[in-house]
Amino acid sequence: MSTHNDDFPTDDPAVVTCGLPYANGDLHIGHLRGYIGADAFNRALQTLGQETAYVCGSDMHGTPVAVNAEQEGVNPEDFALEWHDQYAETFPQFNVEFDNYGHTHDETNTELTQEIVRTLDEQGYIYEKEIQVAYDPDADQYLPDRYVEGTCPYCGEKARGDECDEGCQRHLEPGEVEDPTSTITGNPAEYRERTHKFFEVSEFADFLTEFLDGLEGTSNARNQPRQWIEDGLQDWCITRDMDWGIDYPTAEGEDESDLVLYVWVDAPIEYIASTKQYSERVGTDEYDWEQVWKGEGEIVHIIGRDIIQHHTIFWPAMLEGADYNKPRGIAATGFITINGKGLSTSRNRAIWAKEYLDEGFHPDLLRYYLTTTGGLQQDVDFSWDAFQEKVNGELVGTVGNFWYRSLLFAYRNYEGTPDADVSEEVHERIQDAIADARAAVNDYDLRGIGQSAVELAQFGNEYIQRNEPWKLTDEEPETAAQVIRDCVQIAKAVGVLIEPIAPDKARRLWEQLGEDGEVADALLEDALEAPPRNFEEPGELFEKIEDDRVAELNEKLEERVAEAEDDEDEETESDDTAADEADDMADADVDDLEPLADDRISFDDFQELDIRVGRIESAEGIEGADDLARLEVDIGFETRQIVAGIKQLHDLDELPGEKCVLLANMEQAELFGVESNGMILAAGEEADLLTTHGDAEVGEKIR
Ligand code: B3M
Ligand code: ZN
Repeated sequence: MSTHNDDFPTDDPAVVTCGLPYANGDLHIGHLRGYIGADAFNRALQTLGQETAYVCGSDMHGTPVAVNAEQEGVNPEDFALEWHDQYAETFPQFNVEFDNYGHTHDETNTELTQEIVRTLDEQGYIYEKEIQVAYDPDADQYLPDRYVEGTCPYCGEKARGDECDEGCQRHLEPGEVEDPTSTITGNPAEYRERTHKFFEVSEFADFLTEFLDGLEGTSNARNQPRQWIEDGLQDWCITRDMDWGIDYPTAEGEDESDLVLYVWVDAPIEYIASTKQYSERVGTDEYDWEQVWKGEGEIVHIIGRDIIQHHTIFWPAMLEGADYNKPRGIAATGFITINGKGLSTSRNRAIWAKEYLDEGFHPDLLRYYLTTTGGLQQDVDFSWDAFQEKVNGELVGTVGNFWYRSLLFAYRNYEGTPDADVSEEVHERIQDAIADARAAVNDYDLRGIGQSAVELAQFGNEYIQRNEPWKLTDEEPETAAQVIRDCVQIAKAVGVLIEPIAPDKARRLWEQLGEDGEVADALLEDALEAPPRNFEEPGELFEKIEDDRVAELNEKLEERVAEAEDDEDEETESDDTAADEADDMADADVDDLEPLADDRISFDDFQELDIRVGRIESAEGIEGADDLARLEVDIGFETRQIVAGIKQLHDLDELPGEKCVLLANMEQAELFGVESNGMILAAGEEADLLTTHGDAEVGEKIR
């Protein structure tokens, strides 16, 4: 990682933020991944002794809110405030504890946004330009952002007015989307000339290049913007023809502007406004927002990977132009899939926040699943089966089992922590776990934080098993006492280590141990402090999820997805035009396909092909070769280096974690001086990578 920062903890206060949820609909597992992830990261920083605040707020403005409010026939402010209240209530139920949760329409954010835009204007970074703006004559309305749909000029996918949400994830400027149609009436949009304000992002190219070189976090948050800068930065239109939003600030005496600011101007400023509100509430002696944002501070943003451009290009340019501090780290999470398919709210293929809680599951189970299934940058698949397996195996079987058996044994035989010293072996093992956790935080590796705890519990189970204290209590009471003393210490250490991920379970363990104070305030080193001498009889902290429960949940999910699909079919059937059907047909135009082979091969011949399931571990371009990428692929037995001609066709940052299918006994070759040991299978011009869709394990043979 290219960074010149000191490791966490530093002497300066930190702020951790996560992307603001649009106040426009129910929260689901896709949202929760980010808020839980950032909450866990913030808690983990605290375990290192880092001074930090975790802030966020609802994103109230823009067309995502206006369009939905209009559909409900409510004014956008009332609509957004209602969702805002609901979010503020829901987050704590997942143990997501913000130090401040504001919203972008409040006074603090409105004032700060106008002040920052004024500064950018005074500094000469804002200019006016006449542009063509989409307009719907029937609705008699301009069509900013989500009021218009069309085709992305960069990748050809269907896109919204301001973002290529289904394709390359780029931000689109007004007028860029091709074949625009109005989402209000479905009419083709007309264009009208309007004067808008532009922020000179292009002036910041050199600054941004340097900024990205020092940026910590996930690699996609550095690499994608580097590419965009290389392609050439455009200036950014920061105003919209709408009523709902923050007014473009005008100078004293000037007429009020009829433009509002683009939602992506005031939304990230809420990060600062929310920090300010926190600071004002607790007092600047305790936490000083100006030190963080203008003096020496550590700013960390956790975001979804669809909003990298806003956070690594527009936002740091605004901060630089208005003389604020820039983020130290940006970590971009992958998406959530459900049973291997894309999460879709319209198809009801989602796990809703409320649904999860109503089913009676403890929030820490989902927190654990979402933070430790795959790395931060990878897409995470959720299925009730995988959830059950992970909970039963790692939380019930490993952590819960170890906690309960060691504390129960200690309670029954010693009424608490036996009077003995922790052995050197166990002391060292805990020290190693602390070091792992510390390194994981500095690598923005949430999974590593969880693993440090679970692996220590695993060690604990082995340690008990190996020493069999139940055989020693009579014959060798001193040894027995020492073994159990070790176990109680390990149990406590697991609690400290797992607190960022499973704060409520850790809190309850803390209580069982009879500890004073809060485990949330404990530092990693406290894992080595002796637990209280006496404690009460412990209870089990995790409960197994039964098979019939999972079957029932699967059925519910399937049913409602099918229901939503039926509804959708009904709605769209009548809308299907000849052109749509022609499009569908084009997908399978037989004329374009290669003719089928006439010669048949025997089953034995097929058996000679050793085709396996692999998982891509890393992917990078090969210097000097336009099309080639060097992949490291885990094939179960070993990791293979494979060269594949996919550099132009795939976003290499997105590949790590993906399953693939490869010919493992392909003869070795050397391409551009790089050895290739296998062949990745792909179909068609776009090198669509083959994969499996069930639970085939890495290394499994395809037959
Ligand atoms: N409200 C939600 C999103 O695009 C958007 C984030 C704002 S973060 C400053 O994911
Ligand atoms: Zn695109």
